[in-house]
Amino acid sequence: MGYKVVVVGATGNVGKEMLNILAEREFPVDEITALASRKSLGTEVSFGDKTLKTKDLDTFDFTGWDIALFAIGSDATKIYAPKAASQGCVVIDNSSLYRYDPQIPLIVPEVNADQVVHYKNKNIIANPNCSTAQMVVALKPLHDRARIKRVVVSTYQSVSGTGKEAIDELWNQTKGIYVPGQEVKPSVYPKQIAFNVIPHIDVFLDSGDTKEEWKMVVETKKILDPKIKVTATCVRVPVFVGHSEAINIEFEDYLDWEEATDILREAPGVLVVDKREAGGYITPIDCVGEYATYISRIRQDETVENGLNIWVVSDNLRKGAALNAVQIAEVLGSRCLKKG
Ligand code: 11C
Repeated sequence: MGYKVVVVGATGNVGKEMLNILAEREFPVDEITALASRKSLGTEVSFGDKTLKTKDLDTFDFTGWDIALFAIGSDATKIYAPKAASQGCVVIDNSSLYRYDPQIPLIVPEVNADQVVHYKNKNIIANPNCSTAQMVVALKPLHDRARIKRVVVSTYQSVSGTGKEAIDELWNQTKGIYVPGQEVKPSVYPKQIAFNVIPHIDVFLDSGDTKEEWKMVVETKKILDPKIKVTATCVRVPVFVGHSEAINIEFEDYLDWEEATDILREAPGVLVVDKREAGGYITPIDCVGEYATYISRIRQDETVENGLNIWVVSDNLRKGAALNAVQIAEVLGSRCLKKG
């Protein structure tokens, strides 16, 4: 006995990972269907050792289906998520469309799983931005112990956060640099991404922040604590998968780095790799395909009264997107829905 599950956007990077993770974690599935836009119709995708042929999102009737994991852009989500929700299927949405709606819970299960019950408001649950998800997993246990006042975060975000075309752009640009006449001009990104870093993710806002930076502020407040002040600088780096973050935290109470390390070692979803020697820390390549949020470089910041620095790395397609969505489905299933 399990659930009838739909994956919407099943041919994209995140949709494929959703199917992989549902299978890997043996989510109780009675029936599963993979939906895609008309242009990808009939494309085959894997679900464990099965192959699913994608069906047409546009004509799909969600009636009788329990959970839909959405991994499509906000414009299409605006059309299809309300349709699924009104047909009685609970939507877990990876786009940013519903995240800031006070009626819709924004969930990272290690942090605020208890909020899942509010799915009932609109039959929709929002999944956060990838850079927020891994940060709040790291911050939550420290906040519980010493109350965080302020966070200064700088991100080093991989191109898979942008999508398939960006992965191709990094690959082709990198190759093109060595082959005369095959140079690849920037098209997905405004500047060359190969052998470069770009301090610009998502659109610019009037404040001068980018929307990615704004998301980290607003989502952290909604998921963890509205009192925490956050300032972010988000940077794209020539890495295929895995987002990294250098996080400076100022607490109300003193927190010694050794105690912080012990707390993080016990925290759900976290793995500490922190040997304070060459190679004794995590890098994005080490975290690809993994579930954990990895933490290294835990150390005191002596320039403020109660300061700590940490380095946080995670697979942005997994904890930052597909894994978190499946974990939400697990909480929803175990706490709220009846099995079919
Ligand atoms: C990136 N964080 O790395 C973005 C991707 O709001 O879900 C995810 C955007 C979002 O480009």
